[in-house]
This record gives sequence, C-alpha cells and structure tokens, in this order.
Amino acid sequence: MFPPADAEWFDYDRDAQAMGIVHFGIGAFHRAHQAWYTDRAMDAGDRDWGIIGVSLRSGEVAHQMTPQEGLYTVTERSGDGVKTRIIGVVKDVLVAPYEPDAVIAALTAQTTRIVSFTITEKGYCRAADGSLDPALAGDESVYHYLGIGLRRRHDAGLPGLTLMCCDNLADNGQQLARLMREYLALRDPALLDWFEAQCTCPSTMVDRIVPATTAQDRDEVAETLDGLRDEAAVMTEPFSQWVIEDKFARGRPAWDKVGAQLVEDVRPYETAKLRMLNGAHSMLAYVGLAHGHTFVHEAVGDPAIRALAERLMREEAAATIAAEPGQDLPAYADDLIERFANPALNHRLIQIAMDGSQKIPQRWLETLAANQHSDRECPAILAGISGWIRHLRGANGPVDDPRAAELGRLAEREDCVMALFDEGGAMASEWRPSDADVAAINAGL
Ligand code: NAI
Ligand code: CS2
Repeated sequence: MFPPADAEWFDYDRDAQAMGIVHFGIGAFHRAHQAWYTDRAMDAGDRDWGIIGVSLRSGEVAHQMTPQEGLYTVTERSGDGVKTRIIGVVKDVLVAPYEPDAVIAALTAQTTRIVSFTITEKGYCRAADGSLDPALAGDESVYHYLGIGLRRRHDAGLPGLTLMCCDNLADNGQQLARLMREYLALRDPALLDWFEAQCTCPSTMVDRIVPATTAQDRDEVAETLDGLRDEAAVMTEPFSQWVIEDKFARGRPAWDKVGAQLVEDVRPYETAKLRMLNGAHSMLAYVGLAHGHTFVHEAVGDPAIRALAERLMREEAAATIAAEPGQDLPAYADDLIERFANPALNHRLIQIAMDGSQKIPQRWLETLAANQHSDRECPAILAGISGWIRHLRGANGPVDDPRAAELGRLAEREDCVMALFDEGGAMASEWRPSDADVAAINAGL
C-alpha cells in the first residue's frame, strides 16, 4: 500500500507544481539536503519549486529515479532509531550528455528561477591556483550548459537566474560567480554585463552527513516501506544545517520556514564548518585508514585518533575563526564529536579520502597558514598530512582524485613535503612548511 504506514510523506499535489529549480549533480547529498528542505517548504504552503535534477556524467541516478517518477526516501539514522520520509519534489532527472537539449530547455524555462549545484569540488574545473582551467571547462562541464542557457535567456528577453553552489568550497558563491565570469570572458564576453546585472550567486554553508547508499541500506529501507523497493534511497543523520546568503535574483522557496538560516554573511559559519567539521573529517579519514579503521565512528572511537580530532577542531581550527555573536565553537566541537560517533551511519573513511587535492586547501591549508602567522603549531593537521601522503602513495588502494597521477609521483619523493606544499609546489598555498613541520610529517610516513 502507498504510502507505507511507517513513513512520513509530502502533502502537496506534486503534479500541479511548476518546476522552479534545476539542480546539477543530483547525488545523495542533494536528495537528503536541499531537496528535503524544498519538499518540506512546499508542504508548509510554498509552491511551484519542483526540481529537475541533472546528471552531468552518469545515467545511474536517472535509472534509479525515473522508473519511480522521481519519488524517493530520506532515512535518518541514529542510535535512537530510524525515520523515513518520502520526498515528492524531484519530478525529472536528465542525463546531460544524452539529452543536452532538454537540459538547455530546463535552464531557459520561464518558470526556472534557481539553478543549484552539488557537483563535487572537482566539478568546478579549477586549476591549482583556483582559476578556471579552460582545458577542464569544456563541453562536458557545467559551464557549457550554463553558458548556452544564460545566452538563450538573454536573447529571449527572459530574466536572469540565481546560481547557488552547495558544494564544500570556501566562499562558494563568490567562487562560482568568479569562475562563471572567467568562463564567459573566454566564451561569450558580450554576456558578462547581463550576467552581472541579472544573476546572483549566493554563498551557502551546507551541512548534513550523507554517506553513499549501499545495497544493504536499500534492503533495510524496503522493510520500512512494507516491501516497496526504493533504488534512490538516501541515508543520513537527524542533524541538518543550511545557512544561506539571502541574495536571490528571482525569489526562493520559504526554506527559512523549515529550518534554514537566511543571513547576510555566511562566512563565519562556512569557515567553522570547513575547518572544524571537514578538517577533522579528512584527518579522521587518512589517519583512521592508516590505523586499519573502515568507518568514521570507528576512527573517532579510537582514543588516540579522537584526541587528534579534538585538538584539530578545538585548538588548531577554532583558533583561526572569529566567531559571530551566538556562535559557540566549543559547543560546535562537542556536537561534531557526537555526530561523528553516530554508530548507525556507517560513513566510510575511504569516501571522505576521495579527492583530497580538491578538499585540503579549504580544510587544512588555510588553517595552517593562519596558525603560522600566530606562531601556533598544528600537530593534528600535520598527522593528517602524513596520512594523506601515505594515501597518495597507494597505502589504501587506488587513489580516487583527479590529480592522483601527478600528486602520487610527488608523494614518492624524499622531499615530498616541500614538493607538495612549499612555494611553487603542487599544492602551494600561503602556508610554508617549516623544518619542524617537515620533520613532523616525515615522522608519520
Ligand atoms: P555523490 O557521489 O552522490 O554525487 C556527486 C554528484 O556530482 C553526482 O551527480 C556526480 O555525477 C557529480 N559529479 C562528480 N564528479 C563531477 C564532475 N567532475 N563534474 C560534474 N559533476 C560531477 O556525492 P554527494 O554525497 O551527493 O556529494 C556531492 C557533494 O556535495 C560533495 O562533494 C560536497 O561538495 C557536497 N556535500 C556533501 C555532503 C555529504 O555528506 N555527502 C555534505 C555536504 C556537502
Ligand atoms: C565529507 C563531507 O566527503 C567528505 O569529504 O567531509 O561530505 C561531509 O560529510 C559533509 O560536508 C558534512 O556536511
């Protein structure tokens, strides 16, 4: 029977809704976060924010969701039990390489007001210095579709759009705006003024731990759903946070009615999240794997590794963050330790270890540079770096990172720390490793 007795579900007429949002990168995270907020905002009375999902690369999510007409479930798991909600807000999933015209049509629809993104850090096609890498930003990239879509909106006299990045990048809205400008400067410079005047790119701090779904998860959800199988099911924690810069070109769903914070400046929240949560996560991943752990809750349950996570968050990261009034960093660290320890999530360390080259700058290197200015040491992050270098050397199997080959070669060198991190190095930043830093990292190799 639908709906199954044990699941919460939406209560609006999904067939009557206009599609207000096009989302690129409809992976697990979007389904458990932005789509979940939008579904509940529609339930609370806001309307016409249906979502068209777009996959830029694989057809896997479309294969899972299309036979289900876009319906899927979000299951919250913790030591206290499980709670499942059926989400109705996603109406269609397009696979860009197979149906590019449908993607452009979605971007140029009169009803489309927001285009959002969770295409992973590498999806933004940045060179090592953060600028747009034209060699990566080709016809398969998100910029290609946006460039055509925005040009057609301009030519048709349609209003601009909000482009909303929901990936874990520092100043993610500003970065997207800059990268889009760099793309247009190369491909369609005449559109730049219209883009500036008509489109906005709010920054967002997004937070909800959403591990990749496993076959066993799907079997367990089928039990909750009275035997109904959900191939697109996502698992997450009860916690969720979304802090959004309130800068929308053509309105937004009433996300504030369902728990999102709309603010003028996202930075204090985003910096704390990237440096404390994500910084600790990456350290737990590389150090945890080196100690033979598989899941985050196992790594944080190992007293020596937990002490490193505490130190990284409370002393190394928190020391670099100017907290807003009401932002309690010690309490934030307490909550993070508790979230990491969630025994029901089974969040794999190897998933977090992926794409380190794209994550480490905003998670560790900015913290290291800020501490270096104040002469403070960062042994926990340095332990993480040792773990990352071992990872690049293949200690945990094949390395899943767009720069794996180049970084793997450097990681093998005796002077690997300088080759990676010093001025002119492959991961160069404001941080300059001292002799003591090099010795500490080498000691962990
Ligand atoms: P996922 O693997 O389920 O989905 C990733 C999506 O990005 C897929 O649609 C994939 O096709 C697309 N993608 C991958 N590489 C790409 C590329 N080079 N160009 C364009 N698209 C590409 O991963 P998930 O869990 O949805 O996470 C995606 C991103 O969301 C993360 O990288 C992160 O920035 C952000 N995020 C994830 C959280 C989580 O706990 N899973 C929480 C907070 C943010
Ligand atoms: C994780 C994040 O995969 C990773 O690198 O650190 O996706 C993390 O789960 C989220 O940012 C939590 O909001």
